[in-house]
Amino acid sequence: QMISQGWKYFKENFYYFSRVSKTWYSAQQFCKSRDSHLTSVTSESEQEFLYKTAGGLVHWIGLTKTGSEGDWYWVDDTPFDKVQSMRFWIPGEPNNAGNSEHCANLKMSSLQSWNDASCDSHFLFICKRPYDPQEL
Ligand code: 2F8
Ligand code: CA
Repeated sequence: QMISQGWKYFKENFYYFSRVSKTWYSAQQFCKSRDSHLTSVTSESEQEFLYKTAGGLVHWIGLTKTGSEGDWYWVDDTPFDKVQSMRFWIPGEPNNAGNSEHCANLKMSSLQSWNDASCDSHFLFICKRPYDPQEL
């Protein structure tokens, strides 16, 4: 049962807030081993749930860049809406500091909370798994 294993339910999805830090890729591998992905964020209410539950600690989310264009995409295959997502970046982000920041984390306890950072950095992370009516 998901809840007893530490997953939190919010609006048709379960979320897992890790207590260990990993690189972005290793975190995504962990989520996949639990039938989930690093979390997407597609609404203000979801963003609010995530930053409040994160408790002020930086957590990887499932946002990274692809190809030579460097467009952002959600690793769970949710379409990335650039216009709707602008409000969730920290002002001044993403800044691709050192030309080496290709993964995003939830850094601030605020609706404007995302920062791009080096994918090789170690942070806590959040997995997201669709709700299955058989498990709640
Ligand atoms: O000031 C924002 C800036 O802060 C740090 O760089 C000094 C972050 N670096 C890391 O998290 C490694 C930048 O990503 C961030 O833009
Ligand atoms: Ca940055």
